[in-house]
Amino acid sequence: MTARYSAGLKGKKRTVSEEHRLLVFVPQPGVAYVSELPFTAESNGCGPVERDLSNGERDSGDGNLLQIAGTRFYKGLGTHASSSVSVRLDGGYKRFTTQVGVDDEVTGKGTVAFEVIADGKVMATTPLMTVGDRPATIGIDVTAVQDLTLRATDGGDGISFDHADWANTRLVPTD
Ligand SMILES: [Ca+2]
Ligand SMILES: [Ca+2]
Repeated sequence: MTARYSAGLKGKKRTVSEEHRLLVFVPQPGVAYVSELPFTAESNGCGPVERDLSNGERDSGDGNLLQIAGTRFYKGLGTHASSSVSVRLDGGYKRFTTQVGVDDEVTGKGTVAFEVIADGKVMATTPLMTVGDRPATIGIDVTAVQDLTLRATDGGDGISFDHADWANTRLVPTD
């Protein structure tokens, strides 16, 4: 958003500009957000998996807006490694996309790796990610896929500060 204000001052025109970044969520037509689907299985390293929030602490709903390396997201899942979330697709979608990373809310050096599993087969993995790493983008074809699982592992060094975000996690239907 850019706002401009102009005022005449002793015959001279001065312009003051101020810019603010606004986060506006506009759902795409026909797109299904994983955070709005029922989970068929769920496990999480600390409290429940959060929908459209970061993991926060142990209570449900105590997270923040998802944020990875300064980029904020309205939709997605906030988890704590080791975590696993499954949803049933029943072959009703064409493409799955997400951005992943460690949430900025952690105060220590969390380290997480992400995996997307379709019908038991690992379709995408990330290298080890830590807080401050820019979000990594994953996109896979899910045509005919029945079950999709999103797994975050602790990267082999324990789960401390491992707040693993699945941001803007969505499914585009078969057209
Ligand atoms: Ca929580
Ligand atoms: Ca770790």
